[in-house]
Amino acid sequence: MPDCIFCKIIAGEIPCNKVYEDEHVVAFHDIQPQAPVHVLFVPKKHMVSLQAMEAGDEVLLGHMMKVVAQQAQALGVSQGYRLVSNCGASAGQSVDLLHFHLLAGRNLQWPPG
Ligand code: DGP
Repeated sequence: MPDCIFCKIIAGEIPCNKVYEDEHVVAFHDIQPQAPVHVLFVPKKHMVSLQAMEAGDEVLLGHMMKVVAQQAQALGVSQGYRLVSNCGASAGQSVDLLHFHLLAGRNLQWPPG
């Protein structure tokens, strides 16, 4: 297993401001928030990005999308948010464990940088 900061968060070795956890996914506030609400959704199964999905992972990813929608409601931002997964270094991925950014709480520009 590579030296993965999110694996350490999942293992409880590094603290985080957690908003949700179940047996498949954990969600916590980003340490460098880019919006008033910036929460990361991370699968407990280690996969580098969407490009590393294997047969059967559709169930996990579908579950994660359901959790995102539920947490958007719980966080009070269900009326407007952006969900982003940076896939690869050129897209801005800096942590090599698949994760989705939920961004909300301000007007978000399009296209992103
Ligand atoms: P990305 O650049 O798409 O791979 O997103 C990685 C995000 O992870 C970035 O927005 C900053 C966040 N991050 C990095 N290290 C930590 C950490 O130790 N704790 C928390 N909560 N977030 C972190």
